[in-house]
Amino acid sequence: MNNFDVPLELKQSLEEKDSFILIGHKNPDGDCLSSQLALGSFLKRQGKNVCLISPGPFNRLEIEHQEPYFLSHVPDTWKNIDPLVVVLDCSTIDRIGYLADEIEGMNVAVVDHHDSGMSFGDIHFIRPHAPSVTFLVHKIIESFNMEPNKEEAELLLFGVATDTGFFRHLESGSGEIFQSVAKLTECGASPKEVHSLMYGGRSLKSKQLIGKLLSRTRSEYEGKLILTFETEEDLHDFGKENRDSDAFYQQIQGIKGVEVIVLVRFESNSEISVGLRSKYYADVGSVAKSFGGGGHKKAAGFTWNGPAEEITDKLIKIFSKIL
Ligand SMILES: [Mn+2]
Repeated sequence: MNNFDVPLELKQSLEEKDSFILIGHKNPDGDCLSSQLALGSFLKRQGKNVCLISPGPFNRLEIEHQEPYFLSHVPDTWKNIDPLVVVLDCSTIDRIGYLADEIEGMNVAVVDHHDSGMSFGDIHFIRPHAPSVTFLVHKIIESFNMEPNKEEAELLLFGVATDTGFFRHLESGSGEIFQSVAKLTECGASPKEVHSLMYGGRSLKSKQLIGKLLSRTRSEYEGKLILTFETEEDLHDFGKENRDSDAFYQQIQGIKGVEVIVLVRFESNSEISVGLRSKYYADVGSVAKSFGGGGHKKAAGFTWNGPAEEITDKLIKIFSKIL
């Protein structure tokens, strides 16, 4: 659905309820946390009580500064006041982990832009064509005939910039998104500051790790598929904090003819993570889904409990049919 109007049922609940629990997904990103923070700030301005909860962990460098604003559990005092739970940036209930049990029996609204085909909760504002959930939160604020304040505008711009790779994943016909962005800059958000929040502050080690990944790349199907891997030794030498997947994918996406990128990583003796990116036509989201993972058509991932070589071989075979 390309209609970004806020459903009446959601608008009414936001107006009528006094208390809101805002929840995002596990391993949160900039869009998830910024949606929660911006919607929370807006609701507080309307005189509402707001509780922000994230299951964490806060692994990504660009969102580290947001961690202090979040609780990890629903406080007992919130369980008997009939709050509306708003779950943001989550396609399936398992993405909120243990919090699913803690909100059982509560009234739940879902605001999301994933296309999982499955929905949970009582009220839905799910738009797979939205570039980010922050874009939908901007629509919610505007449905009250209000505009975001400076802080909210900064958060909303950060979310849409994060999920679009600073707008480079957007295609033609994205006018409404740029109109939203234009308004956010008028409300005080700075693209320059958001860019440096997203891409600045990296370590030399993070670039050296990318060098390792680049040196190991393997090319299949005339360069349409590029694969690489991170070893146990890399994890030991560089740590997760020096991973910078987005910068790595950007490097590979600049290679002529590439369509799909596969990044296989050692996480522990029993777990391998697999990141998938595509450029134009390959649906890596459905490939990830077939292995129990998730994501979008052009960016997805899953975890694998087996040897790295095994999953690499499987993926090469699968992509022979797609590429
Ligand atoms: Mn998102």
